[in-house]
Amino acid sequence: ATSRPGAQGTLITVAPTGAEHRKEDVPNLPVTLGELVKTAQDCERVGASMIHIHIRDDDARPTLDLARLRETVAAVREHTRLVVQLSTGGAVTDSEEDRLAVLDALPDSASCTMGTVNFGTDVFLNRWEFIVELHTRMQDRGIVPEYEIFDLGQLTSLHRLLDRHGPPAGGRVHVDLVMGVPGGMAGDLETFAAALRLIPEGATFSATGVGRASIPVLLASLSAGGHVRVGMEDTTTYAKGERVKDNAQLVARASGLARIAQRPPIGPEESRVLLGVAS
Ligand code: KMH
Ligand code: ZN
Repeated sequence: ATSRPGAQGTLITVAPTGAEHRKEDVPNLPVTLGELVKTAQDCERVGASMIHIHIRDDDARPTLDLARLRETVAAVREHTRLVVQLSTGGAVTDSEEDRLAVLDALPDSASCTMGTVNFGTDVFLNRWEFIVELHTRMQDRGIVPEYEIFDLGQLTSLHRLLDRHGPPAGGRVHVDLVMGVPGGMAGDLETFAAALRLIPEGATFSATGVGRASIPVLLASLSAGGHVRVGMEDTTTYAKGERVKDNAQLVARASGLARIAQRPPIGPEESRVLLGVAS
């Protein structure tokens, strides 16, 4: 797996907010545009090169408001060089129509989840026709997808998608394994190894472990030549009994581990080349 393209350095993605945590429960979660931009700058400084964005409304609730998304893309571009990735996953309650409209904000990259999965007590619905629509709209608009994989069968679906509907915009295939979601694949080494075997030939991949799977998955991905995603979307606990201070703390730790693994963080320009995002 270390011979995969881009395996020399590590692309660190930060997912700072997500749609699940409530501001009341996690007061240091970045939810305003100002907080998000500051987070993006802090995380870029310590080694992140891509940001996976979910936004919130004035009451800190998840929203897919298009004007706000456009404003967010512009602000993060103005203040950082990070690759800007918008979530089309949104919250489990978002409509397909609103999730597709996210692409109208024209980010560099957008997530594309490869199947339906139980999500705690909710269902994260991703019908086949919806996935195809996301993929083809991204092809048309030159937006580079990151294929989000919550369970092993979703990798089989990715092969099917690429066979039937052709390569993504940019010509590179980049996958993110999201491991340890209650209802999805486990965040352990056996499952990680099984996922590795199913990733399309020549694709790059990152991985993120949710909650307590965070560190094992991070180390596994660094060892396997993969990239990593960290952030408060996926974990709000830094260590047993210790809350995350801020997203930069998680990125800094990932950078340190990447250096120890002799795979230091790569910058945004190198990440653009790796992902096939236009400069
Ligand atoms: N919030 C989850 C339901 C994505 O960003 O594309 C879905 C999610 C995946 O976070
Ligand atoms: Zn997300």
